Amino acid sequence: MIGRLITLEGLEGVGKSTNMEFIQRKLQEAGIDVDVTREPGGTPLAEKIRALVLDTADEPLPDLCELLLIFAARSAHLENRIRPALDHGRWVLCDRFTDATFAYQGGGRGLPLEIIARLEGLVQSGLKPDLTILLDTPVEIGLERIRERGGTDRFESQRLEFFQRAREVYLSRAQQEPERCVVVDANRPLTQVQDDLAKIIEVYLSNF
Ligand code: T5A
Repeated sequence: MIGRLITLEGLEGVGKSTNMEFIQRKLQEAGIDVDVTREPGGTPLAEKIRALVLDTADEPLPDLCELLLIFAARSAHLENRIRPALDHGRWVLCDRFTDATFAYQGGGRGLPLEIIARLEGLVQSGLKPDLTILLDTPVEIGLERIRERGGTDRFESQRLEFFQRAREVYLSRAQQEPERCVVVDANRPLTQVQDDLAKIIEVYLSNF
C-alpha cells in the first residue's frame, strides 16, 4: 500500500477547518488509515515555528524570514511526520501546504515565485501532494466569515489586496496543474460544498 498526500487549500475563512473532518470521515469510510495534520505546524517543533509566524510580535518579521521559517517548519513536518507516514502506507491529509506559500509569500507578500520554487525543491526533494483541493470564495466572503468569528493573527489583519493577489496565485496554480488540483466553489451552503467534496474523494478513490 502506497501512502498518499492530500492537501486542502484556500484563503482565510473558505472553510478548510470545517471540511477537514468531513474529508477525513469520507476516507475512513473507504477503509483508509489517514493522518490529519496542518501547516505551518504538525510536529512539536513545527508548531513552535507556527507560533512565531502567526503571532503579532513587537519585532517586525521580514518577508524573507517569514518564508524561511515556513520552510523550516515544513522540513521538520516532512521529515518527522509526513514522510514516515507515507513510507508506512498511511495517507496524510494536510490543512494547507506549499501552494499556500506560493499564494501568501509569493502572491501576497510579493516574494519571487522562483525563490519559493527553489526552496520547495530543496526541502521537498520532489515530494508534492497527490491531490490538492482548493476551496475558493471571493476574498470578501472568507474575510467576513472570520470577522464574525473574531480574533486576528498576522495574516488575517492583512489588507484586501494581499488576499486578492494570493487568490490569483492559488487559482493560477490550480489551472496549471489540473491533474493534481481541483477547485471547489466554497461560496455556497456547506451541504453543497460537501456534496462536491464527497464526489471528488469518490472519483479519486475509484482510480485505485
Ligand atoms: N500560511 C500558511 C502562509 O502564509 N504560508 C504557508 O505556507 C502556510 C502553510 C495559517 C496561516 O498561515 C498562513 C496562511 C494562514 O493565514 P490558520 O489559522 O491555519 O493560519 O488559518 P486558516 O487556514 O485560514 O484558518 P481559518 O480558520 O481562518 O480558515 P478556514 O479553516 O478556511 O475556515 P473555517 O473552516 O474555520 O470557517 C470559517 C467560518 O466560516 C464558516 C465556518 O462555520 C466558520 O464559522 N463556514 C461557512 N459558512 C457558510 N457557508 C460555508 N460553506 C462555510 N464554510 C465554513
